[in-house]
Amino acid sequence: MKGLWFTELQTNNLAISLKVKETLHLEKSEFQEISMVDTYDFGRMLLLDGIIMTTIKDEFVYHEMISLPALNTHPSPKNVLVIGGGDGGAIREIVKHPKVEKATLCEIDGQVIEVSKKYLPEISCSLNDPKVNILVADGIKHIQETKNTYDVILVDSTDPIGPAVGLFAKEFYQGIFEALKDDGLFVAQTESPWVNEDLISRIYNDVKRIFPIAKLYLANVPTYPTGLWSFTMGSKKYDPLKVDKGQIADTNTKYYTPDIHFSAFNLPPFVQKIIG
Ligand code: SPD
Repeated sequence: MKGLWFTELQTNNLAISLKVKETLHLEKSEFQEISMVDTYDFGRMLLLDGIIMTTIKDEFVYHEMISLPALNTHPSPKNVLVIGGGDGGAIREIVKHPKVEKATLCEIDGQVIEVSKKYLPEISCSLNDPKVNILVADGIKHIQETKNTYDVILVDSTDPIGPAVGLFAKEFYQGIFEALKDDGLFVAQTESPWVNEDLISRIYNDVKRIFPIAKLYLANVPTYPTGLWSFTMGSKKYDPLKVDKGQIADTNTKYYTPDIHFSAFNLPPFVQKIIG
């Protein structure tokens, strides 16, 4: 294979490779290695510690699907928090929603925000929106210090390795429960049902013990391991499957639609089996 290739080892035995046109940025921040490369098939791509975070071509799937099922399940998502997500993709979807008044981004690594602003304007374009409040801070600490504040919380984390492990812990979900208002709900990205079965099962059951309503849903993100990606929702009051389809806001999406709001929760039997 001629040319320069980037390979992410997704498990010990599985990898994805993309042919690279150009390396645009490489730095070691206080927390991690941040790289930006331009690829032939997926455009610019942000990597943290060599793991694909987002690409220009498929980012919309992940960012719409981590945000919009939650925002359209809550009848009044005025005050929204994103933990992680320094590229700004989830924030872009949140500020488009007509009922959102304030969106707080709590990202531990300010350099991820800066690099995304410079190289990913299509994704980071709403980080300067007047509704957005940026905290460069530890999301775990912010959750521990916050009570009864947010309508919706999104956990747009990296994979559960190194410093992100705490973002997948039961105590963190308990903290999220307390940081939410009485009718709040949250969504976390929870990896692939093909290669992270134990993690998905554990998280789903933790969330189910804490929240009256727990749901798993799926979307296709081709540059993430196996391409099939899961999200877990925990809700104190509102059930995503009881939403009035006609009330779902049209925010000019490329993946999420009112039909997909419901069908994404329709799990194939092999995934249903993972969560019991
Ligand atoms: N395997 C990578 C999973 C990364 C999920 N979060 C990406 C952040 C994009 N906003």
